[in-house]
Amino acid sequence: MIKCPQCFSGLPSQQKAWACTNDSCVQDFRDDAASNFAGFDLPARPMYADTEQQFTQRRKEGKAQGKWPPAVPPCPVCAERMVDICQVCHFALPTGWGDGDVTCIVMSGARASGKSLYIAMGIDKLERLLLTHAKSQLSLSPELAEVFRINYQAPLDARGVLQSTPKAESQGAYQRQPLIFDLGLIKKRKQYLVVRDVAGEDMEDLPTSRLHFSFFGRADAVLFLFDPLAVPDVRANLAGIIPLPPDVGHDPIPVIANVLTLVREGAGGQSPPIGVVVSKFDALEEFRDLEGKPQWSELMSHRGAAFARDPSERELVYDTADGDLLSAEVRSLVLKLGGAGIVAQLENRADRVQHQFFAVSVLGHAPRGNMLDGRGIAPFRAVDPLKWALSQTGAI
Ligand SMILES: Nc1nc2c(ncn2[C@@H]2O[C@H](COP(=O)(O)OP(=O)(O)OP(=O)(O)O)[C@@H](O)[C@H]2O)c(=O)[nH]1
Ligand SMILES: [Mg+2]
Ligand SMILES: [Zn+2]
Ligand SMILES: [Zn+2]
Repeated sequence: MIKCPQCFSGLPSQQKAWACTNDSCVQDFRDDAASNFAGFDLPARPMYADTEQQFTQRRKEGKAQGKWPPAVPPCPVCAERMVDICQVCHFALPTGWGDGDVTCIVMSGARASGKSLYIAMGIDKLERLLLTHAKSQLSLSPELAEVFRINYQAPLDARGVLQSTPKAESQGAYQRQPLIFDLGLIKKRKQYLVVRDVAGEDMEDLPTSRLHFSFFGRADAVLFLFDPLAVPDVRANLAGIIPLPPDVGHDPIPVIANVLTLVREGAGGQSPPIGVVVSKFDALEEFRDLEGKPQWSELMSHRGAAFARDPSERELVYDTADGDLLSAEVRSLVLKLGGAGIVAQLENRADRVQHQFFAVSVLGHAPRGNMLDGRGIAPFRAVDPLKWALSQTGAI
C-alpha cells in the first residue's frame, strides 16, 4: 500500500489533495493538521481536496471531464501548479509518489544506542545487496542525499563519531524530514524505503501532545536499538567479567516503555512488529577470550551459534529460518546477561506485540576516544534488521 512518508497514513487512491508550495502564497495563519503532525508550527497554504465520488458526480453533471484522478489543479492565488499532498498531515509528496510500493520504518532507541550510525551502515549494506542481487541502484532525491551525506555518511566515512541527533523541536532537527530511499525495481516492482530516525532524547519523556510521533503505530516495522551494556542490571552482572567501556548509551528500559506506548497509540488495529536490536555487539566479543570462566566464554564461542556467523550479505531475501534461530539465541543471551527487564517489557503484557531479536555491530570494534579503532570498520549482521523490515511488506 502507498503510505505518506511523514505520518505513515495510507493514501487511498480514491482521495486526492493538493497544496501550493509557492512561498508567496503562504497565509498568515497556522495549518493545524500540518503543524501537529510535523511537531512545529507551519503556516497554511492554498489547498484543494477531491474524491473520486465527487469527481464522478461532477462529471455526470457535465462539470468535469476525463478520468479520475484529475490533472493537478492550478493554485487559485498564484495560478502555478499545486503539488500532491497527504490528506492527513499535508506533507508534500515526492514527485511520482504512488508509482511503487513503500516500506515505512522507524529507528528508535535511547540516546547513543547507535541508531544514526546504524542507518548509515545498514543502508550502505543494503545498497550493495541491491546492486549485486537485483541489479538495482538505491538513490535519494538530491536534497535528501545531501542531508544523508552530511548527517549520516560523512561521520561514518571520516571514521569519527557522530553527533547526537537533535531533539525534534530544536532548530536544525534534520531527522524531521523522512529519509526516502528509492530502491529501484525489485522482483519487477518499484520499491521505496522510508526511514524515520528519532532522537533518543525525544524518547526519554514523551510530550503530552505527540501527534508528530503517531507514525510509530502506522509503521510497517519499528526497530528498537539498545546498547546491552547500558542496561544497569547487565552492567552490574558483568562488572569484573569483561572490561566495561566507560561511555555507553543511556538506559533503554524507560525508553522501550515509551516506544511501546507510541506503537499502541498510533495503531488503528494491529500494532507493527518490533525488531529489538542488540547494538554494539562487538562489546560482547570480549567473552570469547575469557580464561577460567567457561560459563561466560562459551556464551559467545559456541560453534554454529547464529550470532557467531554472518550470512546476511549473501543474498537479498530475508532468511526466516536463520532469523528465527538468531532471535531465539539473542533472546536467551539478553536474559543471561541480565536483561530480563527488556524481555519482560515485550512479553509480559496483555497486548503482546510481535517482536524479533537481532544483534548488530556497525563498527566491529569499540571506538577509542573520538575516533574509531585503527583496525577499521568490520560490521556484523548490519543489514539483517532492514531485510527483515522489507520482508514484512513483501518488498524482498
Ligand atoms: N563499539 C561500538 N560502538 C558503537 C557502535 N555503533 C555506535 N557506537 C557508538 O555509539 C555512539 C552513538 O551512536 P549514534 O549512532 O550517534 O547513536 P544514536 O542512537 O543515533 O544517538 P542519539 O542521536 O543521541 O539518539 C557512537 O558515537 C559510537 O561511539 C558499534 O557498532 N560498536
Ligand atoms: Mg542519532
Ligand atoms: Zn500559489
Ligand atoms: Zn501524512
